[in-house]
Amino acid sequence: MTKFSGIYPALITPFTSNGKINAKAMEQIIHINLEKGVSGFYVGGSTAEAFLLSPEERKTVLEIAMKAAGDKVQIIANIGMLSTEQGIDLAKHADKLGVSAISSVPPFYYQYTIHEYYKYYVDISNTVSVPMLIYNVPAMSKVNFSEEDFVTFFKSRKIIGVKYTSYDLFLAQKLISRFPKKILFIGHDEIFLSAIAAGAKAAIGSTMCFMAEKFIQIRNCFNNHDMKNALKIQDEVNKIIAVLIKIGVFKGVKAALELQGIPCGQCRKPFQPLNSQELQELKEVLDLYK
Ligand code: MN9
Repeated sequence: MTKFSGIYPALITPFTSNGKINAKAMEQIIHINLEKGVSGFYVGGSTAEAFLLSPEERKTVLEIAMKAAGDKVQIIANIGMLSTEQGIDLAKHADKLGVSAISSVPPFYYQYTIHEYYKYYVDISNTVSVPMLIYNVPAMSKVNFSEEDFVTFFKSRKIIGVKYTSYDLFLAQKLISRFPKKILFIGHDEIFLSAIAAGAKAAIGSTMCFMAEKFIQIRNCFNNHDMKNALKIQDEVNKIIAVLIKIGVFKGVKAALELQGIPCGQCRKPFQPLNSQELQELKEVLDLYK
């Protein structure tokens, strides 16, 4: 089975000034991160404004990423949609392109039974050759999976793990311990060190788009039993993330990349641009913890 470990930036979708996908900027972000030594990319997730893109645009974004890095590192495609049929369409497209895995947020808005969620994942994964991840993001999807729900999901051989974007480290550690063959990607960058201490081997995160090197350093310090420096770097990262959460994470990640010279444009409406005070606060914290 494909092994996954290390750092996987969740890519943003850069837009041109007229709101179209900026392929060149996306390639730049990918190349910079390849040089930093990331293990792969998570494409078309929340960070990519997936639910503000058309299905065609989601396919385009994945095609750009596959062309730029598909033969070098692992690409995980989020194919989450509101219905099974639409999910299958994106999943088949991703499979054809040769991604390493697909992932899906649980279908949201309507509430389903655990059996319906299970069938959603199994029906989609049965149409593709690649493995699938559950995308657990209760703060956004409003779907809160329990340990027993994961027992149900993990019965499927095709479901190889979870992108775990929750602050509940107790459940994370229980899942890692109970399912040693499944993989937990920690999806909250601000608890990266705590999660690797709990046994997580891989991480997917939006802030890894512009500071992947810091997470690589934290992991290296941790592996070398240098907890003092691991914690110091995580603390610096968290000072930055605290500002991002205050001003809006995705807008903030785009602005941080702009400051590194990559034109990313604005997030799509109804998101509103950062104001000058928010931008200033971001600049200051980034300068402080360069
Ligand atoms: O992909 C991201 N999750 C969401 C992972 O945005 C839902 C995280 O990287 C967060 O943006 C980050 C800030 O809370 O940890």
